[in-house]
Amino acid sequence: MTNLFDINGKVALITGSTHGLGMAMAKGLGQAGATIVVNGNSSQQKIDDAVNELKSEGINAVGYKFNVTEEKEVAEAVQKIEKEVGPIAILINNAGIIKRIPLLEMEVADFREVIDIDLVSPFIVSKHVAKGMIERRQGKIINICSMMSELGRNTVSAYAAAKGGLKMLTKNMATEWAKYNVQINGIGPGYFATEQTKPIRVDGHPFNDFIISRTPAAKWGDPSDLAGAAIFLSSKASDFVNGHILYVDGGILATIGKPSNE
Ligand code: GCO
Ligand code: CA
Repeated sequence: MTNLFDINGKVALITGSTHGLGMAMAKGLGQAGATIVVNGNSSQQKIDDAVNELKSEGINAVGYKFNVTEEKEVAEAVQKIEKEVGPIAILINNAGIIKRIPLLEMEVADFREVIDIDLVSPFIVSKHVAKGMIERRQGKIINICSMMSELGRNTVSAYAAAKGGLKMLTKNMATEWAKYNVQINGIGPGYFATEQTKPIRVDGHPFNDFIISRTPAAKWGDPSDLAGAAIFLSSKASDFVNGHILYVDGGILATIGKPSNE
């Protein structure tokens, strides 16, 4: 019997995967048998540490340092990876940043930086990886969206604009490339316990209590909760799923929430 979820031996490039949700998805796909290409841009040391962490769990992993916002660097890296590791079968556009600044205080440069990393870079990386996928008539692209692809929140305007844009970029990529047997979908994580959410996750912090009461599952997500969605959208199981955003959010988007006395 063929296993619909089999991704054994497939090369998966995950941007921004030295830590956080990227690392969690690297572990998930790696444990399912994929060869993981770790990417980051801050330091070679962080990449080496991430690769070693994956290897220590028996996962095939290699690391490539490049800046996802620089088209030339991306083009060269993609060529190098395909030559040295193999054709990229799975791309997860995960690299992203957030700046929590009220709109009126946000500098234009800060706004642009968020859009550049969170929205322009998935376009750049996909453009270069999709060329090979289209030639081979096979590929999976997963864009990491957010609750903020659907909802606003105080202080995260640039992030919400970028993630809303990424949702629509996902649909447009599916529109143009689905006919080449390349499936492009998104994962929209809810609130997960990562470094990025550490400042707003402290016990007793009003935001921490707010998120727990706002989430039907009544807790923060554990990064490993994303593995199932990532494997599904990377495997044959999703071969006719196109332009869909799979929210993994403990039910946040299913409900309007509840008053504080319930
Ligand atoms: C915030 C959070 C979010 C999460 C996540 C939610 O400040 O509201 O950091 O933006 O990172 O993307 O889906
Ligand atoms: Ca992160």
